Amino acid sequence: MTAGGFTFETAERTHVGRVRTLNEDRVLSRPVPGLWAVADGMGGHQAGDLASTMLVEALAEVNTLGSGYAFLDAAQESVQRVNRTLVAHARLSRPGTVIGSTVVALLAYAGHYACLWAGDSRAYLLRDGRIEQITRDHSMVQEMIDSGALNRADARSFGRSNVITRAVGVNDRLALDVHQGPIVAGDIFLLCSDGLNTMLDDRDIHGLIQGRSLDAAADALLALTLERGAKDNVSLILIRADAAVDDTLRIQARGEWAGAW
Ligand SMILES: [Mn+2]
Repeated sequence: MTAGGFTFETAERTHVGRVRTLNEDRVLSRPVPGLWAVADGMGGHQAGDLASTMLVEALAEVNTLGSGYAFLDAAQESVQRVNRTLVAHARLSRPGTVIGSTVVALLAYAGHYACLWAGDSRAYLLRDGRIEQITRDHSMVQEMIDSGALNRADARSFGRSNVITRAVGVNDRLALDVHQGPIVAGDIFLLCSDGLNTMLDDRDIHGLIQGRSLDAAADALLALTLERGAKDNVSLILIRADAAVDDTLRIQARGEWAGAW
């Protein structure tokens, strides 16, 4: 599947985990047009998976519309639409009702990627033998780290590690963060819900992906998360960008995502 000189191989897994009885996570994988997403729903009872399901269904309809800007715009607008629907729904429900979801989505177009997110679902990029988290959690823990109230080493054992400060469906105004950059052949992206990264640290993740096929890496990530107790639902998508054999459509990466669009 060619898109801007790259083909994308994908492996995804989603699992209820060892403790929960319902999987409220949803994954979406669309190598064409180049859009992948993980959504981690909340709300309990029967509503927990409503928001995450709505998000992946909305993002399943998004198309490139012939430009990177339009693609990113369309993805953001579809998430905003779900936000408005959920907020309106909550207003008609019992006070205090929250039907929300995190979202992390990766878009690839013309040799560039854009990652958009709200909440604590994450994206990582493995490049040149290193792993980098390219999202920044919207969580109480991250805010405390940013303000200097908590150091990174203590953060993993901090009690309220699951309190998020942003999600789809919670407020009228939803700010989506975006990170973007050029794609390099061999890049591996990982999208995951917090059920994965609370059980595995960056070193674990890097070690399990390196030197394995995507499918074997996905199995290994899920297996170790389950082995460590998987207290939450676990979802992951691995996406590897390979240089297309037919390179005639290749657009050279030139600086920022916007530049090539
Ligand atoms: Mn979760």
